Amino acid sequence: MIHPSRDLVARRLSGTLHSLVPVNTVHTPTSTIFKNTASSTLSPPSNDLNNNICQNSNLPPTNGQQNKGGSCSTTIQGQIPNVQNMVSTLIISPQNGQTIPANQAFNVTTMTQNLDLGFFDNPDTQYYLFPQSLNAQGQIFGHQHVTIQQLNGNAPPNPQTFAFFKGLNDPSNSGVLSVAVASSTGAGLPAGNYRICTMTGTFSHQPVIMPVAQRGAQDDCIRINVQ
Ligand SMILES: [Cu+2]
Repeated sequence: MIHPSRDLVARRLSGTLHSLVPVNTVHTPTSTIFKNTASSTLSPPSNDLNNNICQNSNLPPTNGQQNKGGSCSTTIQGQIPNVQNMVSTLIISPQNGQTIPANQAFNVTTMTQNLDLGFFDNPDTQYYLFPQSLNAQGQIFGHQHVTIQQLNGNAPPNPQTFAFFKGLNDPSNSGVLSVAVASSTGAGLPAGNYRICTMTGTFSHQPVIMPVAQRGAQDDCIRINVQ
């Protein structure tokens, strides 16, 4: 991950990091795992509420690096906001369905609600290490990302292939953040159909965790045509 202005925002985070991390709590296993009968031949997901899953896993422990071979994390989910503080994002530029000129500079601008922007830890040594944490107003400490992929008909794009990616680490009181798009071939994008998505993250980079299942999405995706 490329995260610009790391020093600026790391300074904003320093001193508050330890108070952000809530005390680990002990869970009492009480729930039942429900599984779809159609997939009954598969082994059920873990119903272990005591965080022993990694002791019974062949995966290496999550260690703060971005492990391409996978890993097993014992980081708790942490503080979860109330429904008034659920994250909501809109890509406000370009417009969904817009046609833009190939190989010409343009910005992607996002507006994110209920996220205390500008907080991130070191993505090379502290990735997924800390639980989701809330500010005094009950909003998640975090940052935004923009990812752009070329589309080919109805085939889901390969997540390992992207035309552009950027972490948006700056603070923003309005929730608005902007980034100039450039690809390996220079400014803008080569001709093609593209999907632009946000990926809202906590300060430790995991996807934000919301209090209820039935809600609006925390992220936005649009499609544009470059020609
Ligand atoms: Cu990130």
